[in-house]
Amino acid sequence: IGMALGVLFSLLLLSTSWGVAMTTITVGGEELPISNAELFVRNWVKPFGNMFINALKLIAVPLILGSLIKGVSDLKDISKLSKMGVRTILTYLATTLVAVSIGLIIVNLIQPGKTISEETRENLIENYSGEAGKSISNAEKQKENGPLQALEDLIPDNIFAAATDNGNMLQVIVFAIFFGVGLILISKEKSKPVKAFFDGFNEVILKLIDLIMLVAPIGVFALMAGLVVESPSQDLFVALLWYAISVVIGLLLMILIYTLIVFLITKKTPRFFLNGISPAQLLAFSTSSSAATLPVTMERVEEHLGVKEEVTSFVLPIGATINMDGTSLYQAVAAIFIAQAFGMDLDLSAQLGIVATATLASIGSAAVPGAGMVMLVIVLAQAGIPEAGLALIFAIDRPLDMLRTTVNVTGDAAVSMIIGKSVDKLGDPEVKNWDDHYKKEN
Ligand code: DAS
Repeated sequence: IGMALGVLFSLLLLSTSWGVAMTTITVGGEELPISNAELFVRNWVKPFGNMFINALKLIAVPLILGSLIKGVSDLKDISKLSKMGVRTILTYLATTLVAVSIGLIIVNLIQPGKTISEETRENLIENYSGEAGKSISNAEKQKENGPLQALEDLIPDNIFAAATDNGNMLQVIVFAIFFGVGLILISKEKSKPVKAFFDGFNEVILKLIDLIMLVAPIGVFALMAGLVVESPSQDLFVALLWYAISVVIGLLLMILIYTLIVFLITKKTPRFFLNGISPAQLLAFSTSSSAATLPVTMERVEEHLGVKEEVTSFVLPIGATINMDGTSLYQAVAAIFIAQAFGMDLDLSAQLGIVATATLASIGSAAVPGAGMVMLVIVLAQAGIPEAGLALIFAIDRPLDMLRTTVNVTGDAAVSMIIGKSVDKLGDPEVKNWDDHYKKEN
């Protein structure tokens, strides 16, 4: 119900901002050059939207540091990682790369951002010229670099400089992973207080994201009002619709791929798999949080999909933290959509850069509502795409978050079945029907 109200609220805000934008004031028969409504929105509403975007950008770096350092140090002692651990990480990485690639293919085929008219595009660039100008030059700059420039840029020479310049988010991610590995390699008693600190730090950051998400409807309204006032055009809404369709097609394709690989590798039928995991998918859809869904995901994968506890207790918590295939697909689609809307043509190397950043950004995304959108800032900054473009997609981010979280959870369950099969820990489900369930409970 909360979700539905949230979506309704955003649509209501959207329509009012549309109405505000469309009312032009006529004095003495002629229209005012810039309607008062536009002035009002630009001076008194849009700033709230910019504050909302700034809050998201503010939280991105601490979020990466917290969730990645915690995530990497939770991998326990790298040298003792059993073959199951290495296999799990590699499989998660593979499914995320597939998801990002599918996202890129779909958004380049459908080209949702291209449905925007030239006039609207001029408006967009003119209104966000600072951003667009800088980022387009960024993208140009990247063109003249050598082939290994992207690799060279990965290693920061100063972590504080990297953390302040939005374009070097990948360097922050590299540092966080590096630090996490160091944390694993030092002695237990030395690493204990540091790990405890980052666990606590991570909790605080997740709480800050919750708070930012509380004001999201207002931020979204202000951004949409600003956007609509500056480029009142139906084609923006059509483009948004095509963008949402692109994401949904990609997410549905991922579900299909999961059922296929589960069937090919474990011989369990799609019906068996989807029946087993659907309660967790429903919870993921309604909460938009993989973390909140984790307990149900574990119960369903163990009791209804037959994966033994020693596999699920390792594979699923890690999956909820670092394996977000739905999110990575969404980030690839959103980044290219915004680039298209701003008339930027990203060449193959820029798009491959997005594959790397979206993969890392989805690993760094926390398993809470809206985290994927927060990390999208990183993908945009890295590719030199104007972050102001986020204003284009905020209004429909929540419904898409529900869908991508469902895919995130389904991917974790599929991988745990594959890993279970590979270490021969995939048996028959303990619970086949209700009286089994009743017997097990008592
Ligand atoms: N809602 C996040 C999750 O819990 C995913 C996202 O925000 O993209 O998986």
